[in-house]
Amino acid sequence: AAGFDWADPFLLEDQLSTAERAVRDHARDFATNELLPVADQAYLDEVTDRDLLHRMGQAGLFGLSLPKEYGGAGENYVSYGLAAREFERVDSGYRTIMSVQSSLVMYPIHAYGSEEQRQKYLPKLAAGEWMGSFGLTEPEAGSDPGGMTTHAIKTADGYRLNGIKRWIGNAPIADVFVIWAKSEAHDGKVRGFILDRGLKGLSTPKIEGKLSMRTSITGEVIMENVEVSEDALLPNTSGLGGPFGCLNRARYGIAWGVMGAAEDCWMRARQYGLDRKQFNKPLAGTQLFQKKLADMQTEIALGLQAALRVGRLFDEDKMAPEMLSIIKRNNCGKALEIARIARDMHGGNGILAGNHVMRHAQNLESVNTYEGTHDVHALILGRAQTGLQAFF
Ligand code: TGC
Ligand code: FAD
Repeated sequence: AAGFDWADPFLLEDQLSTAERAVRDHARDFATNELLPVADQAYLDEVTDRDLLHRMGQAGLFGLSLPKEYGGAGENYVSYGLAAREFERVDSGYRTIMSVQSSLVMYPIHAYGSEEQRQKYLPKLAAGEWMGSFGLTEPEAGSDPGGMTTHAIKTADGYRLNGIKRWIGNAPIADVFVIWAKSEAHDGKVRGFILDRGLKGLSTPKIEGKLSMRTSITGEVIMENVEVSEDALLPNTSGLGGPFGCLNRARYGIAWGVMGAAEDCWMRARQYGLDRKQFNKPLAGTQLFQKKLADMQTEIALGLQAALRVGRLFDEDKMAPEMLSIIKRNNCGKALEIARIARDMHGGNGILAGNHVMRHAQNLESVNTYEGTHDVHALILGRAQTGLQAFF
């Protein structure tokens, strides 16, 4: 029989191509050299370093799965997932920044934009020269984005937008905003608009007081009679399917990402248990400690296999959104539980920034909520198997 690799129980490594491993190694190098040394302090100080985001772009880590002609890397979805895992191994906030830029801003401009919009925005977004934001959620419309009130009215040469988007990643520092609004000129259907910073009536205050996701700035996008020309409209999408197409990509990346955070917690808890002695023996030599490690190993191995399977289906164009609900929901829920338990296994030391586990746990509270809460994804799956919708 082959030997057992406790850290890679199902030999995930063997299931990756050379090219996929190369992307993963590149993302891991960047995460280890550029993100890990600054993550704790950035979290404590609640700082999103614009220069660091520029370096992410320079390193080719934005738009990994978009074509090279627009500045993307032309890699497959498995590679994108592997990179998300490496970023989130350090901090969920850094993965969020990558998800927003790649899946929520570059993807819709590529998938739904005109050739002019692609040329204008994608190379600069890929290079990290410009940062983007995705505005779907509103103060009164979170799980139910169809309840949005932001709207666009036709003017002589374009549109006038009014409304407030809330909980918007990157908003206070972003240059470009993909905003979803009900357009009167299109029968009240949800349409996408690209707004540039500097437009009159556009402001982006920071949301203060977050106890989670502190390396990734979050804000509002307030639009008061913001006037844009016709070429701000994304021409090739209409209805909620547009923003959901973006969410599909981000939810997929999250399913990989959170496994990275969970792996970091698992590795740290294991090492702590080997190093720390109580009652004259290492904590890792106790039954309760080992049971917790076994649970972590099991859930992470299963979660990674599921993410890889869905990634392969994505790359074969066989992905169905409900698959993403399974892996986004399960992997987030399990990662959050693992991080909380790893915090406990570190005892008092678990609350210190330098031990990382509590920062992961705090971050994963957000990840379990955004991109469809744990319960909302249960309702999507319940609807898929009963034909009965239970949202309202
Ligand atoms: P429903 O009637 O189910 O669908 C409305 C239209 O949308 C289409 N659709 C999808 N298309 C593609 N992919 C999907 N996953 C889709 N889900 C739905 C659907 O076919 C329909 O199209 P059409 O042409 O028939 O009109 O919509 P509903 O209003 O009943 O919504 C139900 C629900 C709960 C499933 C949905 O609203 C939902 O998923 N809510 C969660 C909201 C959410 O995820 N927000 C995320 C905001 S962005 C964010 O959090 C970024 S965090 C940063 C980071 O990612 O790191
Ligand atoms: P609500 O929808 O009010 O839900 C509150 C609770 O009620 C949850 O437990 C939920 O599961 C439950 N619930 C809701 N509906 C039902 C139901 N029908 N049945 C049973 N239970 C229900 N949005 C963006 O557009 N762009 C971004 O970049 C972005 N970034 C974010 C970053 C962070 C750090 C956070 C925290 C959020 C971000 N969001 C973003 C918003 C995020 O997508 C929403 O917070 C999320 O969709 C949930 O909406 P809500 O907060 O309004 O909660």
